[in-house]
Amino acid sequence: MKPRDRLRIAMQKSGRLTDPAQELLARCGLKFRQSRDKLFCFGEGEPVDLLLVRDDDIPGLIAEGVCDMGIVGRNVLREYQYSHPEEGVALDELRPLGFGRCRLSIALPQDEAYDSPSQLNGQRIATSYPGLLGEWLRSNGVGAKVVYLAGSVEIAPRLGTADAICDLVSSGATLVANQLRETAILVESEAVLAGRSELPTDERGEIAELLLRRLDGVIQVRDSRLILLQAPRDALAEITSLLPGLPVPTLTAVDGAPDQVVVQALCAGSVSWRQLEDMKRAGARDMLVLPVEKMLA
Ligand code: PRT
Ligand code: ZN
Repeated sequence: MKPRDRLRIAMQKSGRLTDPAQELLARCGLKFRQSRDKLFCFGEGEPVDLLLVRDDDIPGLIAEGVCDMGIVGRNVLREYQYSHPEEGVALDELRPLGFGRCRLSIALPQDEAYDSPSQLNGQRIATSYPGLLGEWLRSNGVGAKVVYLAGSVEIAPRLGTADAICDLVSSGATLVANQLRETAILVESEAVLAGRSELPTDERGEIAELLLRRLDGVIQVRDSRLILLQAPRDALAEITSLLPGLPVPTLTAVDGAPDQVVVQALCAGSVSWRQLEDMKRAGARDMLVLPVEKMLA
């Protein structure tokens, strides 16, 4: 492979991961000029280009060295690793990205009881994930027949071509519409930044490190909330124990109210209404939850 001085990232051309992936890269300060065939996007600021492809092709493109990194569902990355064990070992999940969440699950017809994997012995299970399903069946000691289908897996039991399915589930609406019920979860998935375990040793390595640092900052900011509230001093311990991620808060005295303090804390993760209500019951008031735009320690 010819040495390259620009980093190349593969991402989904059109699908569920396209918009959030593009938004994430934009937040990392990357700008792209789209080429006319819309397959290759030239990076304008940093030396990072994009290749827009079908998500299923992304792990292979990284393994072959055509791309250095890719944004892809963990389900697709793991499937590639199980179905291409030789090429797959060189690939790694570099960062979880927090979008495109779903799970790969076994589902059975609604009226069938389920108590353990052994019940699937001798059954036909339809899936687009034969590698992951095969591995799960092996590790659970189940002898089932894997029926490979490229799509529309959920209708297989009604068509009589399978007894159960193994497919991605997010809201569960597709399963309900097909009178199926989720039983075992094989993989909790989300979009990940995939790459080779070893960063390239040429200039691309430095660009990759820069990108990873920016990505960490963007993810940290995205997942952080600043919370401000006023609390009686004697309720502080209880209120701070309710803050998500248990941050160390900054306390400010309130003029004319020595028993009160203003609490400021940077929380990891969002703050739910329920958590606010619990803090209010513990004595907090005037609560404000703010998004964080940038952070530099
Ligand atoms: O053309 P290309 O091959 O690139 O796209 P694709 O059709 O293979 O992928 P796409 O865009 O559908 O999904 C890309 C990635 O999004 C997947 O690999 C997952 O990592 C992630 N993702 C998150 C999902 C879902 N949620 C999801 N709900 N991928 C698919 N689904 C499908 C699922 O297969 C089922 O048919 O949605 C249906 C179930 O959804 P619910 O909400 O009814 O449960
Ligand atoms: Zn696909």
